[in-house]
Amino acid sequence: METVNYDVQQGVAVLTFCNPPVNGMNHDVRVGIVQAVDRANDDDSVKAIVITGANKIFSGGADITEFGTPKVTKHPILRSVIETLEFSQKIVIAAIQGTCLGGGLELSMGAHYRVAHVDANIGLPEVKLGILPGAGGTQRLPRAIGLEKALHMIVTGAFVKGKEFANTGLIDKVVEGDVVQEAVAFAQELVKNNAKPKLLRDEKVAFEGDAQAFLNEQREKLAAANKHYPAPVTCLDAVAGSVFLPFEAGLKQERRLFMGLMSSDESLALRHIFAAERAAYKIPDIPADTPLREIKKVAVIGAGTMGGGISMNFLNVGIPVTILEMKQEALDRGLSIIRRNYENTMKKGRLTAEQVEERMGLLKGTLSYDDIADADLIIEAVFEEMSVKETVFKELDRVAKPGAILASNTSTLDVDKIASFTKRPEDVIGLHFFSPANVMKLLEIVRGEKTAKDVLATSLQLARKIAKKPVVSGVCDGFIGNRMLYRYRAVGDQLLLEGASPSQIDRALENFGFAMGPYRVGDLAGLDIGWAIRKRKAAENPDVPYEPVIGDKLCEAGRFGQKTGKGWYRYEEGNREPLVDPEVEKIIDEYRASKGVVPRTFTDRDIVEQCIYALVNEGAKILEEGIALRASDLDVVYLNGYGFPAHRGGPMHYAQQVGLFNVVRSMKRFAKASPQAAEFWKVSPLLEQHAESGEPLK
Ligand code: 3H9
Repeated sequence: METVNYDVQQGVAVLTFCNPPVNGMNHDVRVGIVQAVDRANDDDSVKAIVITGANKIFSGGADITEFGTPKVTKHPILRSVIETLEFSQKIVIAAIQGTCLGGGLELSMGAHYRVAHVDANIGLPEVKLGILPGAGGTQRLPRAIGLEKALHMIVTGAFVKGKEFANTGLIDKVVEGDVVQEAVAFAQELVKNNAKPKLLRDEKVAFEGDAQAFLNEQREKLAAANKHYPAPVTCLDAVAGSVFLPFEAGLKQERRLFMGLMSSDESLALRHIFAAERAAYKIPDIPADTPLREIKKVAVIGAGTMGGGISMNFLNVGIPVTILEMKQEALDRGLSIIRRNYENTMKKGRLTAEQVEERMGLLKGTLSYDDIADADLIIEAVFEEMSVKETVFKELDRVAKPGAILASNTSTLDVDKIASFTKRPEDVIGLHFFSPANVMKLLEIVRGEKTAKDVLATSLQLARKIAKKPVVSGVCDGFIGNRMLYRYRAVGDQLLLEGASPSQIDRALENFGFAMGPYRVGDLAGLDIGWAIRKRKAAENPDVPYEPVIGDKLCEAGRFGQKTGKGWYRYEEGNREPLVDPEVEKIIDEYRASKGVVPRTFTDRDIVEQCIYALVNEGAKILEEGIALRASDLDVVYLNGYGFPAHRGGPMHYAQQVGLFNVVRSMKRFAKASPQAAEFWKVSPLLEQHAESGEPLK
């Protein structure tokens, strides 16, 4: 198909622009639309123009792949394409279906009339990319649907169904059938009635009451809720122009604000993540058309917190789940927790009673492996010990039907070893969910040495279905996320040893943007869990001398975190506010003395640099070893699984922004200042190489 197809149907020119996958408004499309509108205006057989997108999608907006390239400002820019529609002599009707977002919606608002399908997804999601609608959206939408509704759409980026706009200035006709045919018929009717072009720019913005007071109040709320993000408040400032400025002046202000946001670090980070999350689906040796295995029934082994959370993901999208447990009591408890979770969601108004019953109706429990023989996917979520996994996978190998995918939710263990317990290692894969598994977005998909391509492709597709953000990892201890976390935590403890306090480290990282610093997270999660793992690992490796860490000392003093009212901090009864505790300072002081360390001071900047660069260095090693496919995958992991602040774009993106040269230089400085920590700061050769060449880590 041509970029813009020109077809005349009963006196109406139908212009269909095409730029897969979502008809982004790239330069070719913009040129094509202007030329097609000119042609229609010159064509005597044409009385009116319908404009629409190919493949049943209007448009996903400006073509994001052009951002950061000269093409984005190459004429005709979107604003002038929109003016071409507005000032067309023949009336223009936009036929909207599928998605109509961002610059796509802005284009449609340049048309004189709009016909939309009831189910079309309509929105201005630019704010999610850290920018604002920069082609008139902040000026025309308020004129179409009023200030309050338009502001809400623009600052949230929410998608709204076509049917919601019936009887508004945005959509003239909401239809259920073929939108283009309906738009052609509507165009003929308009021509018959001698209808005149109707321009949104000529409308007044509707609002009852004091618009300035309303905007002031909203501004305060947005500023408080978006400390690290300038876009929402800037969106509001642009929208305010629609109320207080003449149309052209409002457009000019919008443009200026748009350009400012476009070059902001926050937008760069958010756009990076948008691309990264989509790139993570692309596996070089797995073609997009790899046949998939059908997943109609899922079984989960283990009805604990993890097994229950994992099950809910499938129930939520209508896939039946059977949970297997060893004891009736544990099974009953697991099933009732799932029900309670759903009922809590219902109480918050996010599910109806029928939906709860529908989901619970898809859930079964069993104590017998034979009952899961017909499952297409079986996910093991049992105790994290190889011998336990061995028993489970041998059983699965015995009962599972041929072709079933056998997955382990292990967070650290060797997936190849787990696969070797079966006679079908090609069907085995790691599906590492993060707790709470029904909430956390990240899914690490661990590709074993023998995992079949269709098993990996099916897992990626399934991740999309259950709304997870997948990242493929190779096999190594801790995979991508926990391996990086381990370094981050170890550097934190090293800083403690050398003189920083838990509260200083937490504060520094919280100011950087983490919701919680590592020591507050530790207290929330429970310090005894890590202690138990360390003790078990030490017992498993009696030949390796065990070096106690500071956390062990806290646990020995009964400080397990919030659940015992004391951990790295102390907590008052019924209060989660962390309070600095002199007893902890004493434990740390004693620990330092036992190691012969004389404490020194660190700035918050030192702390942030050390903790983040520890992630970066380990990330580079993971890339070097081929455990991850690309640097951006590490960012997806850290953002969706470990609370890395989105406005920083992930550790690897952040490092590229700082400059790899500077990162490596700092790492060498840390090693010099603290010879006992030199081990942490052995720079990954890959990182060193990129720091020298100046080439970004890919
Ligand atoms: C804008 O419009 C600025 C203007 O105000 C001012 C200009 C002056 N361009 O998400 P999916 C690709 S800013 C290019 O997996 P879904 C995406 O990368 C823009 N490509 O599917 C992926 O590619 P691949 C405002 C785009 O069905 C493929 O489409 N618009 C664009 O779950 C499928 O995407 C937005 O912010 C684009 N605009 O969701 C909309 N959008 O197959 C952002 C997507 O190679 N997009 N792609 O991996 C979305 O919200 C979702 O992608 C959408 C589809 C709902 C469209």
